[in-house]
Amino acid sequence: MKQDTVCRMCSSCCPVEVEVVAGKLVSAQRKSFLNKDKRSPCLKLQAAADIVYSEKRLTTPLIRKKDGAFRQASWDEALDLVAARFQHYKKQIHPEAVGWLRGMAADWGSPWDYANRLMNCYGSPNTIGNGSICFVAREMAHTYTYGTMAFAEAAKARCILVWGKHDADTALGVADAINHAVSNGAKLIVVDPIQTPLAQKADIWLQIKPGHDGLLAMTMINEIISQDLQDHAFIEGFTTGFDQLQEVASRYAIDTIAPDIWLDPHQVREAARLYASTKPACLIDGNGLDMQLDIFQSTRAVACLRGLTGNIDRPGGDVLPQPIPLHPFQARDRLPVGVPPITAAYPLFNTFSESWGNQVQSCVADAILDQKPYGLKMLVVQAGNPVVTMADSSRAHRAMEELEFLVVIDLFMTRTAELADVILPAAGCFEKTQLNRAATRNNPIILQNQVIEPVGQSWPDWQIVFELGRRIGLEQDFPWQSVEAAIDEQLAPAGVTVEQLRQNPEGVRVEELRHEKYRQDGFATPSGKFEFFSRRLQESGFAGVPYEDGFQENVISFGEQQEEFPLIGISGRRDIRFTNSQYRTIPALLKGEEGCVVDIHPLDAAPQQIGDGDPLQITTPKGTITMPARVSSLVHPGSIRIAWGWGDYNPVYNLNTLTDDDVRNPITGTPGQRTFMCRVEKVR
Ligand SMILES: Nc1nc2c(c(=O)[nH]1)N[C@H]1C(S)=C(S)[C@@H](COP(=O)(O)OP(=O)(O)OC[C@H]3O[C@@H](n4cnc5c(=O)[nH]c(N)nc54)[C@H](O)[C@@H]3O)O[C@H]1N2
Ligand SMILES: Nc1nc2c(c(=O)[nH]1)N[C@H]1C(S)=C(S)[C@@H](COP(=O)(O)OP(=O)(O)OC[C@H]3O[C@@H](n4cnc5c(=O)[nH]c(N)nc54)[C@H](O)[C@@H]3O)O[C@H]1N2
Ligand code: SF4
Ligand SMILES: [Mo]
Repeated sequence: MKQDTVCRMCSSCCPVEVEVVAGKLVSAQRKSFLNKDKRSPCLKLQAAADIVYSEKRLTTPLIRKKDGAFRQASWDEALDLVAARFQHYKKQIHPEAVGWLRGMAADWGSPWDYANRLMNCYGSPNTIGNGSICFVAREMAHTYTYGTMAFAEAAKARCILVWGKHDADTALGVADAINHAVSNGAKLIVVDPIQTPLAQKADIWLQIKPGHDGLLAMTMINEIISQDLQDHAFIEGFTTGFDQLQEVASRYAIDTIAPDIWLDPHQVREAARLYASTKPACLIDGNGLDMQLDIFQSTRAVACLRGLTGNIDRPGGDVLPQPIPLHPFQARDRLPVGVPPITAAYPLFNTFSESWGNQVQSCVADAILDQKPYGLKMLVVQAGNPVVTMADSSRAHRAMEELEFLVVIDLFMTRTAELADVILPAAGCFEKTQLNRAATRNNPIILQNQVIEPVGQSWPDWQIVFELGRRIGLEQDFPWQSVEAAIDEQLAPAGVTVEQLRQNPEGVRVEELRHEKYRQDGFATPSGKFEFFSRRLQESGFAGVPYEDGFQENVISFGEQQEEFPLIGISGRRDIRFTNSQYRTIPALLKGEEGCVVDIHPLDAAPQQIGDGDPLQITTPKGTITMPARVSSLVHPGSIRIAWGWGDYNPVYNLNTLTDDDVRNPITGTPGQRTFMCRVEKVR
């Protein structure tokens, strides 16, 4: 039997059709507006059955015994134990000694709301997401520019500027749209320090020096204005601060800056002109900007391009989302007033949006290890593997060990789960019904539908949170016995029900897609305009116009120690077979560690006579890892690309052993996990 749902094995949230035979998932196919032969293939989805029925799945709750080993437990026993600890800290210390750390895997939509609700009603402000290193930090920079984060309508664009994103590995729906537009003649500009498959297809590839995107954006703004290619009508009618932007950008001269950031001035000019003069053009920015110390200003500058060229909210440009009205589920009003979250040092990031809340995950380690701003004693980690995905893994590991009580909710045994006191087995995406953020932000709403029973005794995340809530005395706050009842209540303001969504697997539209909505509604900024200049930022002591205070010197971690660590390390490719630290336990995907390599340029390989497959030690002030070399001119001389996500499989390959968590972006608390200075030695 074929059934419709949404895959959530990575953050793409692809609509899929699943073949279920005798209650078992057999195969799954991604849907797309493209014909089957034109769709970007997803190797994870092809291995869906291997993942779902992997013998490595956690199938019962586990409780740590006195001798350190785990024993199987019933849900009643495990949940009662966790609930008792919640009550203990509330009585003995205070509720804010308990934290809840969310990874990205269970989605940012409902699952995030449910965990927040539990914690707010319990009385702790410390529900912390990992958005400081993922796209939420970037979303904030966009929001401070034009009130939200637009999405590119790439399929209809005539020019596509892709900035630090590689959708063929990470977001297949977008990859399909880019491929479609390019095969219809759209121009493609790619900003990436690596000669990726997309860069190879581009009309212009800008091989930017890692971490220096802000400088490139400012020179492009300068060029567009000098050539008078900006959209005058849009700027006059709908923006603030154009004159200030023009003045600041005029300080960023292409001829002097481009060579410093590994670019040819002529090429930068060409890219700026092509992007600004081809209509409609869209801009797709990505995680290449995230995890950078300079994340906020660089993204602000990139976001300004959307307004400067007037492409914002035009067909084939960058479309403003039409979020559907939802019943707020986070119950923020239940939080006692006056208790600051552990992320209090980042007030702008904590409050930039209604739904995000606290996202500086590094603060979790600060609170546990340094009691800053106060101590955390207990932590629930849901859908995350912080021991290998947070910056400075040694520190993250110490923090998880230091906790008095750690609960992990996951599908698999991970390096983080190994340290837990209680492990609660979660059901995977095909085993549960869920309302994902992608479905509520832009219409149409597409439901993630349960198509098979949970494996073993695993439970869906919603059930774990609701049942735990009831056991800590919050029966009235978690009255729902099914997820359908909860989603119906959430969707009530939109007038949509689960039943209706199930009958319309292609999605239900709440409102027709509209463009240029700002003409009627304005932008959701304090001025109601597209803000090249932000008074909010200026009043908080930050640059009102991007880079008006200059470009900071050390945008790369350990930049002040370049003599000892002369190479730029780039946290590298996201392989389509994996999602962050996940799925290396699946033999069909692991393929003998294929792709676990460091790319090093022939010029950098020559002095030590490094050849393909030679084990390389990579060292930073934080630690050393070892990985096989691949000599490759896909990288620029002076930089290496290190494969991402292998740390759970084998700590020897754990990239975050190398990264720093001491220096962070002042607005979003983002550490430099993407780019850092390092050195390599061939292991003899
Ligand atoms: N150096 C470096 N560091 C990085 C990155 C990088 O590129 N380089 N990437 C960063 C980014 S962008 C992110 S988002 C983070 C990701 O950080 P994490 O969210 O910690 O990463 P994952 O490895 O995806 O871990 C997700 C865990 O959730 C589990 N899981 C999957 N589905 C579910 C579910 O439905 N319910 C529950 N309860 N568990 C589930 C998986 O088994 C897995 O153990 O890592 C960041 N860290
Ligand atoms: N298969 C797979 N899919 C995934 C994930 C996964 O791990 N595997 N992770 C999911 C998650 S959590 C996220 S956040 C998204 C991220 O997905 P994307 O936004 O596509 O991010 P990445 O693939 O990490 O990096 C994109 C590009 O940025 C480039 N880059 C590196 N450094 C720089 C730089 O300094 N400047 C610029 N301009 N570019 C740079 C890289 O070379 C890469 O080609 O993918 C999601 N989807
Ligand atoms: S890209 Fe693949 S793994 Fe990710 S959501 Fe889509 S089908 Fe699933
Ligand atoms: Mo992410």
